[in-house]
Amino acid sequence: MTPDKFLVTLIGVAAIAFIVWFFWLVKKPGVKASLSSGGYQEAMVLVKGGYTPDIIIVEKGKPVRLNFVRTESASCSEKVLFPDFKKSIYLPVGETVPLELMPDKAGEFGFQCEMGMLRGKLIVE
Ligand SMILES: [Cu+2]
Repeated sequence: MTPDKFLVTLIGVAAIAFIVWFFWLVKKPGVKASLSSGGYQEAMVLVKGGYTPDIIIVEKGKPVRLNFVRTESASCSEKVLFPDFKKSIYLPVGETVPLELMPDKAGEFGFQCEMGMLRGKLIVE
């Protein structure tokens, strides 16, 4: 390999590495809740073998409403818990169940099914 070819290969590899870094690593994971007309930060969460999205980003100090929709009958996911907010709700199959909470401090707060097998995270910024 001549120095020229080596340089071209090196630039090619660097470009690929940059693209991978840019699109996969820099992109912030999670979904930002959107502000509804009622002043709530709202997000829809699909419950099926897990939570989709499993990372929800909200702003501190504005009420949050998460609308859970459970489309599976596995008993594992019939209840969702937010231990840090001392909240839990049952999720009947096929119904949209809102859970409201007030994020008054920044941080990362987990939510989970009753047994802790399904997990998600609420990030308060
Ligand atoms: Cu479970």
